[in-house]
Amino acid sequence: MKYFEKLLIANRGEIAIRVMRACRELDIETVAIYSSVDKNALHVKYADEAFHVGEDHPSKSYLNIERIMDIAKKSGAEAIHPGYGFLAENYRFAKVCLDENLIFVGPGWKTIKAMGSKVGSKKMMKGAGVPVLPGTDDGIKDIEDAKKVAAEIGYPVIVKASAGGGGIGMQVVDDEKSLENAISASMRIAQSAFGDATVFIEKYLVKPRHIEFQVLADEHGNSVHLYDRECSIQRRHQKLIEEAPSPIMTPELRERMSDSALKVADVSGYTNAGSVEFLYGQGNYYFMEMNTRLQVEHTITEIITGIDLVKQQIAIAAGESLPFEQKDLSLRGHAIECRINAEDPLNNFAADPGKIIRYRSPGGPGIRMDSGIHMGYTIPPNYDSMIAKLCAWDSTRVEAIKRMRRAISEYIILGIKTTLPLHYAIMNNPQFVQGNTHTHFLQEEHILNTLDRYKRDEETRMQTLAGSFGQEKKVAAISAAVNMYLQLKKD
Ligand code: MV4
Repeated sequence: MKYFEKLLIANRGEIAIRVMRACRELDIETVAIYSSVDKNALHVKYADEAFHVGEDHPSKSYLNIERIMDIAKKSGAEAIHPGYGFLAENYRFAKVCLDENLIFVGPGWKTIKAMGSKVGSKKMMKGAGVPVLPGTDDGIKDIEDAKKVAAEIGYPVIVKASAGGGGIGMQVVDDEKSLENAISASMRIAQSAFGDATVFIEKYLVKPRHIEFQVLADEHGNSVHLYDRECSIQRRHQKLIEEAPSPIMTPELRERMSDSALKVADVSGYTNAGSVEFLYGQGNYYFMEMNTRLQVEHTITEIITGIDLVKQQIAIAAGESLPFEQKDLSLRGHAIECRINAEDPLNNFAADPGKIIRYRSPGGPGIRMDSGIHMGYTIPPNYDSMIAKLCAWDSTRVEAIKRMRRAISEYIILGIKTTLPLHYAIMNNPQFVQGNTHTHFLQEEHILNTLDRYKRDEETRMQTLAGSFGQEKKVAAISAAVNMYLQLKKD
């Protein structure tokens, strides 16, 4: 069964390759696009055909709708997969595809647009009986009204931009006298970042967990969820580690949350793959937003469910019915993803692009690697710093953590600094091992101080590491530490 003859991937890096891998298995020819600096990138080599899309700046290349449509037509592609980031949640792009008779692999443009409004989607979900945090039902129109709502729900409250995401324009407010300034600051930031000054207020949850559900919906009214992921370990709203399932999930909570997730998909007329984000705190969960794309961390859901989400996306986009029902799905074991970024965790996560002079990727049982890099490759400074996703699976969470430590100890990247040592430290953090994660984990666990100690005093560092393994594993721990030390140094 061939869904399409040819598909264009409007993206770069590991996700472009991920989509092409599905296409190759489905006998679909692939069309890559590339900016000038990406001429020799792996996604270009992997594709059956590749076209220069424009200069390096995203607005000239991976965001250049007009050029991408030209290439799609010239190449004879029937469908476009947007990956994540870039044009993935741009409803105008999805609409242009529809207007030009190209199939956009994702939900309908109206759904993308509706979910782009936090105020609108929250209101829709509240109306459908999905739990949401108490707050203003619409954008704030006058300060007296805002004060009244804030007093009713009680401080602290949080001011958020309706068009926002990634924490932009978000402000926590502890008392009424700070409210007015916070609202005007938030409106200003929202206006300049999104061209939409709409902001709203809701009750602030202290140190919540971030739990999301993967859903798939076809164009014939069938929908399923593919369990949950926890994405609480993040820095400045960039996720660092995700795991599936959430360490705190119980059958009862999963029943309730997945019902809500499917209700979100249902009332929004959702089709294709998406994820429904919730905040969780003190036993309660609240709908936050829906991501209308394939996410970076879709990999760990694939690992625990055995479902290839990209193949399902393509089949759904071709008009197929889902080949399974909820009762056919089950969850097996535990998966963890570490995002490897070309950043220096010991220098405020400054980007560290450049040439990879030594590279050895981990492997063996239960390891999955998705990357767009290789030995000798020069990471350009122009795009996102995520260069690889390292996933470990095992039958229990603790075993998956041990497997991830083992994989990190095998992983050698020289020439650039990466977040690998940070991941190693987190995998050895007792709170993490116990599943005690929340959105303020990095600050609170002083992970970076642990790393700093590694750097300052090699002796102490090795002993710390060896200690966390127990004496008998000392040799392995020291070799892991040496690898980490090398990764922290530029040759
Ligand atoms: C919150 C919150 C606490 N209470 N909303 C951050 C990004 C944006 N999508 C929503 N975010 C938050 N909203 C209420 N009412 C805490 C956060 C938050 C957060 C959420 C998910 C993952 C990481 C986070 C880190 C800091 C704050």
